[in-house]
Amino acid sequence: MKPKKKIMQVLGGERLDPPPVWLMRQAGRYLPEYRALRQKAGGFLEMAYEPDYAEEVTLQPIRRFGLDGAILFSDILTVPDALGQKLSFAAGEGPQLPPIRNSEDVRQLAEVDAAFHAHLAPVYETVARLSHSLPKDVTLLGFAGAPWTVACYMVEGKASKDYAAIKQFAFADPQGFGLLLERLVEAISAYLIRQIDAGAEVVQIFDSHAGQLAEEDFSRFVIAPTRAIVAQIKQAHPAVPIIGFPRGAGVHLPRYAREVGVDALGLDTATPLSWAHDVLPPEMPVQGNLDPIRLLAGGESLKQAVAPLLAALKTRPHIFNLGHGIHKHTPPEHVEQLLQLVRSEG
Ligand code: 1CP
Repeated sequence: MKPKKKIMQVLGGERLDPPPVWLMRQAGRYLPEYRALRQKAGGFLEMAYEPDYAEEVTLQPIRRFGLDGAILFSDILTVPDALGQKLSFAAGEGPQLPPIRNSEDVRQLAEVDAAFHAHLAPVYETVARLSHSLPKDVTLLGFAGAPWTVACYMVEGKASKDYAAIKQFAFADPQGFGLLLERLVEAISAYLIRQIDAGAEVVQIFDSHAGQLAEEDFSRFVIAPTRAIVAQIKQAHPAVPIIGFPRGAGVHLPRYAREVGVDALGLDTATPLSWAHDVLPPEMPVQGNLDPIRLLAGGESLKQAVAPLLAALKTRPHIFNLGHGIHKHTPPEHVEQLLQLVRSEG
């Protein structure tokens, strides 16, 4: 029998000492080999939609560091792009989309049909290739954004500071906004199922903007749609673990853990680990949650943060990760230092 991969063991409920490690945004601009390839490709989307590039970029941090998990190189905004809302990245800036502001705009979106999947076929192809090219002990993670977080970019048209446009749409026209969430549930479920069909062993659902909502709104816009996605994936692929990452959920976290149906939780940097340990279901694996700026700083300050983090999660299945993505100015040697610390002190 094939030995089980470490991340799969932990997601199955085992505790490993030291814990397996992967890092959010482990492929990206902090790596010189990424910057070189991005320049050759011409831009981020050109890389994400070209399996030759996307496969190579996914493999770069695995080769360099020997991490235990590889996350597909793509973006959460390929889904609106495949729904016909054209995505672009202006040089040096974040994502831009022509904003959707009312139910008429929602009705203009494309269906989740053969053309939707044809648009995303390069992503599925990348996953399929990686499932063969990754080292045998490395877990392949697929991913998507959660409906609320993807909708934030679709309605705001870019990264937002105050979430005024999306909340005004959601509050003024709950029905129209409901249609948008419904379309996203359908699209994201289908997208993740195809990633799993292609070879993803785990999927993570990123809800990076979940921390912006009042209690009731958190239930309607985060919990309900994510639960619907989890149910659809479980129907198609009951054995594939799903990690939920509701960044900023704070006190809503235990409810998210109980109600959404995910198998494991990604914890953000601000979540106190002792509190999380007390309030989460006792056997639920967690992932996280080193402050990415500790990794940017490196040295003694990194060392001081790692030991207590490992100690706090000694009695629970734990996948070591950051509490949010790697900062783009992180020296790659700091990632090596981190791996040494985790693997020697674990
Ligand atoms: O080269 C570049 O300039 C592009 C930078 C970049 C990268 C490397 C973007 C644009 N996306 C990505 C890759 C990416 N995005 C991955 C790849 C796998 C890996 O982790 O190595 C993943 C998982 C994502 C997910 C993602 N995209 C999220 C969720 C996670 C998070 O960071 O909160 C979000 C919110 C996005 C939107 C997005 N795409 C890109 C940027 C710069 C952003 C953030 C925009 C903002 O500031 O809100």
